[in-house]
Formats: sequence, C-alpha cells, structure tokens
Amino acid sequence: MGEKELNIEQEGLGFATMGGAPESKDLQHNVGPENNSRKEKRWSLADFDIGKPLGRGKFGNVYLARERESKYVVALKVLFKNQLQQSQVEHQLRREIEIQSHLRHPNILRLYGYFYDQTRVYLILEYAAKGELYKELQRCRVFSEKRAATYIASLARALMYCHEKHVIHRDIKPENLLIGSKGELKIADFGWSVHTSSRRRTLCGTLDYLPPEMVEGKEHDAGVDVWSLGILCFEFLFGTPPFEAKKHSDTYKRIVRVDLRFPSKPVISAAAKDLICQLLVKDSSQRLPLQKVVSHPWIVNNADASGIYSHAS
Ligand code: N15
Repeated sequence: MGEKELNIEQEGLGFATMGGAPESKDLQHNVGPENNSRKEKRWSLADFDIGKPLGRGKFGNVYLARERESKYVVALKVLFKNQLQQSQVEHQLRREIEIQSHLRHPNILRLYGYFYDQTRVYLILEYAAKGELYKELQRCRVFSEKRAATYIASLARALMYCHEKHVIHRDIKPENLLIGSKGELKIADFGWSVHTSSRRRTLCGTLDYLPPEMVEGKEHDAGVDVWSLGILCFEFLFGTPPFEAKKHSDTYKRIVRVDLRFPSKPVISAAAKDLICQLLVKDSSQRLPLQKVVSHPWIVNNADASGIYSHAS
C-alpha cells in the first residue's frame, strides 16, 4: 500500500538533469495518504486542478491543488529550476526530498511525490487545512497551557520519530508549522526555501530559535531540537521568543548566557516554567530527553491525549 510513492533510492537521479531534458527518466509515485490502488503514476501538471495560492517563496509558490481523478486535495509547490540553479540548491533540494519522503508521522507534513517539466519542479505536499501556526499565534497572541502542551507533546513525538531515523535539526520555529483539519500540528520544514511572509521578512535571519552551540558555531546534535522545543513552548505561552532583543548581538548574548526571564503576565503555571527551564539548558547533554518531555507532569496534565488540539474543546 502506497509503498512506492517516491523511489528515489532506487531510481537515484530524480531530477539530476535539472537542465531539463524532458525525456529524462521520470520517477513513479502515487498521491494520497494511503493510495491502495496498485497503479503507479507519473504525474504531470495536467493531473491537477490548480486553486488559490497558499504561500509565496523565493523559489516559487505553493498552490492549493486537486488531483483530477481522485479529487484528492494537496498543496502543490512550484519551484523554478533556474532559480534553484542560480542559488545552487538543487543538491540540497534532492537531499530534502529524500529525507522528507521517508518520514511518515501524523505530525510531519507528508511529501507525496514530485514531478518536473523543462522549467519547474513540482512538489506534491500534504494540504494542511487550518493553515499556518504563526498566523494563529499572531491572532491569539498567546496559546492556553492546554493548547501549548498539546502542540509541544505532538512536536516532541514527531521529533522522537525523526531522531530515531537520525534526522535532526528540524528548525521548528512557528513559521515552519502548519495546522491540519483536526487541529493537529504538522512540521512542514520550509528549510532553505525562504518563505517570505511579513513576519519572516521582519525577523529575517533571526537567531531566536538557535541554541548556544549553534550561535557559537560549535558542533551540534539532536539536542538542538530539544532547545528549540523550549523556545517554542515559551513563545506559545508568552507570545514572544525568550531571548528576543532589538539588536542581533544582544539576542546572541542572551542566548549564550541563557538569560531566561519569565514575564509576570500572562500568569503561567510553575510546571510549564519547570519544563521550559529543563529544555533551555546550555549544555545540550543536560537537556531533558524527548521521552521525558512527553512524560513531564505539565504535558501529562495539560496535553490532549490524542495529541490533537481542537477548537471545539
Ligand atoms: C524540499 C522539500 C522536499 C521539502 C518539502 N517541504 C516543503 O517544501 C515545505 N513546504 C511546505 N513548503 C511549502 C509548504 C506548504 C505546504 C505551505 C503551505 C501549505 C502546505 N500545505 N498546506 C498549506 C497551507 N494550508 C493552508 C490553509 C490556509 C491558509 C494557508 C495554508 N497553507
């Protein structure tokens, strides 16, 4: 069932010939969450009805799209080959596709497949019906402890899954998170692809989510993800990341000193602060392991058991 969506390992080249030989061998893949038809398919733009733009990026845009035969709704990301070439990111893109296509987790946005033509590369991505998390955070200003704990638990489980597969540094800032139709959080790694939302522009090149070892240019490991979980937890509850400062250099200083201060408002439980303090630890080996994040009393007492935050509840 759906095991052949993206056979990058077998086929190897993918769109290696980014120059765009249209006759170059295509990959075969199916679309949909659990495509149980045995049929394998080479997708083309003609297979999709294209809808409204969902987002804009440096290399191209993302559109709402629907596969004509199955009526399955997806997000179709269109990247321009010449822009990818100019920025020398084709290799990175191929690597990202390879990683992403092997990840199957309810809290990680699926990459169903891809295809290309002479000028563009198209990524068939999961559609997250409730949109961008950072916009929701802007709208609400802060999240309730219940909602924050549910998101943090989902993220911790998704990151545990990634770490088991030796995939680290998921760059989990709010801009990289989407919300599914049931309110579930989805990591959608925008990575290098520079998503030019207004917030991104204003915070372009932000250090806010980076751990001390990364801002200091030292070696780093899976502990970076644990740190960013702490940053995110703080931001969900207080509305801004903890080490924010007007000047880049001041953020840098606050990160390396772990200058963590909790605002007096909103009033947040001691248990939430305890978790944040255990995540934002300078020595990456001393940060709370993800297994212990999901069993932390604040998570256990606040997160929805299903890992889904629903507006209805
Ligand atoms: C290199 C490659 C394999 C990585 C694949 N991942 C990405 O390219 C990351 N990426 C995800 N880039 C764009 C997206 C993206 C997917 C952006 C927006 C959406 C998306 N799925 N669903 C949306 C979406 N749903 C929305 C609902 C309301 C308003 C806006 C929405 N955007």
